[in-house]
Amino acid sequence: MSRQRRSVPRAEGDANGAVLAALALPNREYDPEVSLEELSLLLASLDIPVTGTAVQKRSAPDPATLIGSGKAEELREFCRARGGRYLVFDEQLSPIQKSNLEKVTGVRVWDRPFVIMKIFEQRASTAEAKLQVELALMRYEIPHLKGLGLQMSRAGAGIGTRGPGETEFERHRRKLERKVREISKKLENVRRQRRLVRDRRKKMGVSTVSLVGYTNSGKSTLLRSLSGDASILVENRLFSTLSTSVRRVGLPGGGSALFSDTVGFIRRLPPELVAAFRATLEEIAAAELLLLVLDASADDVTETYDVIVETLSGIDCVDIPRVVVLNREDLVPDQEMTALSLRFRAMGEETVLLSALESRGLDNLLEVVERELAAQNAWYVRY
Ligand SMILES: Nc1nc2c(ncn2[C@@H]2O[C@H](COP(=O)(O)OP(=O)(O)OP(=O)(O)O)[C@@H](O)[C@H]2O)c(=O)[nH]1
Ligand SMILES: [Mg+2]
Repeated sequence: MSRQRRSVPRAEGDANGAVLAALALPNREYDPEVSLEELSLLLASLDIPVTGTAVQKRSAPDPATLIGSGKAEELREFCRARGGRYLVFDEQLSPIQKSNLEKVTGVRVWDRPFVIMKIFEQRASTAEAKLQVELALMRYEIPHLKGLGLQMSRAGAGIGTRGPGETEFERHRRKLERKVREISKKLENVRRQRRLVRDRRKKMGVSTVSLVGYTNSGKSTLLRSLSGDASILVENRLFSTLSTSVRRVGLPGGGSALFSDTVGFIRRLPPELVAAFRATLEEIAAAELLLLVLDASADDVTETYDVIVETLSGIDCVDIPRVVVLNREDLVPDQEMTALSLRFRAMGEETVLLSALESRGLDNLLEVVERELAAQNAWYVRY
């Protein structure tokens, strides 16, 4: 994330707005304030302004309401005072917590994974990305329906509650499960085809270099500058790229490699999305080299690096050789860039400093890529 994060607009009283809520728990490995700022940005990209923010200190989450029933009532008043349609938790809510919170507060309750999935839904433009998002949303929804069904049968099959009875939930759930199976099958075909293409590339001795990194760090800009292809989508918003695009790029020694740009990462990427985007993420796993693109102008650059490495471990890609690319050199004083580079080198990373936007430092990057590929005895095609 860039420093722009600090300038998220607040819109108190907006009827379409959202109140954000988070828990401050002991021993959390992330800063709730930073995470909340990021959630504001995520909502801003859904055109939902934030009308207020509440952070609740607790020693542990409450199983029924996450924040405790007294606090939930306070939140209801807070939502009323600030206005807005949604109460968005920077947490993952269980189905019961979500439904209890909706009952107490009287507004729609979302959680962080749902917000991220909504953005993916809005951005998905290819048939494959659409299927992947649909699958993720259904996988997310099913346990919520199960939770609701269970709760309603306990409450006496819907007595005293609004909405459909258990059987209707059951029917809907079964329909979703059937759809999940259908889409999974289609995506399985996509995976198989991708595998064939990769095998063919391997046989032809073509190396693949995969660009990975936090969303909005400049991956697509880098691929655009490296390949000179202006049709690659670049935008200053989160999750512009949801599908992989591949371009052949010449290397200084006369050879070339395929560079692939793909979906970006974020803190606590919902597991449903990781599972649904398997076909896309497998492209990363097949690469000979990863370029881990970081926004060097962000104030949380080491934290985003940790998020990427953690996500890479989750998809078994942490052992692929990699180069840390410190991007947006144009926005950072030289001394700071050097200090940052030294910090990553001390952690055992190879680093390259560049500006993807201004096409600065690309020759050096390509030299490093060539050296890394040669060091692994990888083949790359000569013209
Ligand atoms: N100043 C500056 N801006 C950059 C640089 N590289 C990228 N940007 C800007 O950063 C924004 C995001 O760039 P993208 O290339 O779309 O980022 P991405 O990593 O592909 O993002 P997602 O596809 O959303 O994951 C755009 O507004 C770019 O113009 C750079 O080197 N310097
Ligand atoms: Mg992109």
